[in-house]
Amino acid sequence: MSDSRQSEVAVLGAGVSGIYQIKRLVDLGIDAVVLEAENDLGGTWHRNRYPGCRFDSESYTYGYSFSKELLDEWHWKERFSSQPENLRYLNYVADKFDLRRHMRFNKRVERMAWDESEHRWHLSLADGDTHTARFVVTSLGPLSAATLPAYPGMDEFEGPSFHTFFWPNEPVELAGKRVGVIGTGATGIQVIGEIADKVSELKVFQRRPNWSTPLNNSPISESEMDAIRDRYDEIFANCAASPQGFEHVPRWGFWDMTAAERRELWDELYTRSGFAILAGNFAEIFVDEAANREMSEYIADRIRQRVHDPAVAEKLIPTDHGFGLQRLPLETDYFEAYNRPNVELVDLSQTPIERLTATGIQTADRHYDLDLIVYATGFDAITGAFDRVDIRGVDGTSLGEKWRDGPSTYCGLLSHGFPNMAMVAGPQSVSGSTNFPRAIEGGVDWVTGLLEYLREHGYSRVEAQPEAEQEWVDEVMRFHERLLFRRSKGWFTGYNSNVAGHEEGNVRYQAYFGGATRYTAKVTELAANGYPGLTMA
Ligand code: NA7
Repeated sequence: MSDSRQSEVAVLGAGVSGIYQIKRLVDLGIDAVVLEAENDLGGTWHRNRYPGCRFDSESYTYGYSFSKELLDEWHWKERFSSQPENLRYLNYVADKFDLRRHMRFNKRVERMAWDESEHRWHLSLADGDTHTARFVVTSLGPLSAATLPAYPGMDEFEGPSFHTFFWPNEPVELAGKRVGVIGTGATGIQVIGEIADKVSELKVFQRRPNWSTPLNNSPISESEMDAIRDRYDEIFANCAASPQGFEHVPRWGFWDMTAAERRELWDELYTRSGFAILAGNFAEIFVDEAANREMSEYIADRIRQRVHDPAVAEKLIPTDHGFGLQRLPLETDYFEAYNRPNVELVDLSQTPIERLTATGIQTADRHYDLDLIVYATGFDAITGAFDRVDIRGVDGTSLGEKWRDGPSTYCGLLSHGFPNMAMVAGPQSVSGSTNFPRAIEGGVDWVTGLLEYLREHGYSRVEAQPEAEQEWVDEVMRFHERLLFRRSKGWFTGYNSNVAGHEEGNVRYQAYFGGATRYTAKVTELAANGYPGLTMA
């Protein structure tokens, strides 16, 4: 029996953003429900259960900042906390604030249609249920649409094979197994570092290497955690003042130092933890080719020092993009894995995969016998989750059609033609390109503020004006074009060889690279000025 419900607000997704969004709405007494496609909450941290999955953000900068009580209670056990602990944290938050009762699981929204006469969205769910809501807040996650390659024979392989996003809940036996990992992005690099010493053979199928630097994880003791708690105000203030939402602060002045002085700084940053070497580095490396080249050479030397076989080391050094110009994976024992006798790097740029077989992978030069295949092949990032819902706005216009060549939004928060649909972590916001929770707390607060404003003024409809939206798209393009990023092939800039329209050469302005500080100032000002660029009725 299908059922039909309604609420003032429907929040799509019970991940990091959806959990905080429902908390804000419930606190305001707004009738709201979260519809979650999965069978439980947690989003990214519910799904990604692969070995090695953990934060690249310092744990204490990743947690929610909204509740002092929560900050006082929670003890992060590691500087970069692992997936099981992160999922425990999100469950703890949901239970502490009694949010679960506002969430409905196994509720995948397949279609959303705007009803102009009622000023409401009608949602159709995969299980046949329907839901009607005045407002929809999407908190779908920037990396929730996993993508597989399309090699012939993929369904012929007789052993287990899965995308990292769908790593099974039940334990996967790795001991004694011959494992193939396809993909060397942030995920592949985490998996490979973690399992290299646990499997009998590991074949890494690499199409393009990525730059990667040490995570430098460590436990957090009780006394360290006490010191962190004392510093929380300062920590969140530091994150708010940094363009990428971390405590690391970028600097200018690359050319004011000698090459030796720069190396000394990089030696120090390389041993620090997390994104220090990226977000605490010279800003010139993102805009100045000569600066970027020198930095890339420094990291290349580090790889050469760590990988014993010089030929393998060279294969692990990117030559098609500079350091920091794609999402930087952070690693633990990744390069050392290639010094192990049971690990082999298969260079797909030389010997591409031809097909999968019942027993393994056939490349251009040989067959690799495997027991298990892991696809660490990434996501249809940022817009992919939207494309998977048939969203129909004013006059039945399709959002997928509107965004076919790339998204177009008002500050990543609304899109013209789709009234009453607010996006948290939407395309062209900063949530894809910064420390995620820092960005989405701001996004949720902004959306909540808008809903309050509408309620106070008795409005039942809000829509972005096309001119205001175009202004934002122009701003997004301006920052995109300024950065060396623009030439790299990575998910930040919408590249994915497995998704039509996202292949190399299709530039999609998916994320705002003007920095979180500039972004926050801009959207805060809009709210303070009564939301210019939005039409309310
Ligand atoms: P990424 O960073 O998009 O990496 C995907 C990897 O998979 C990358 O090395 C790709 O090589 C490789 N890939 C993709 N398709 C193929 C095919 N068909 N054949 C061989 N190799 C392929 O995704 P991740 O999951 O690692 O990281 C996503 C984010 O999750 C990460 O940034 C964190 O924020 C969390 P390519 O470079 O395209 O040649």
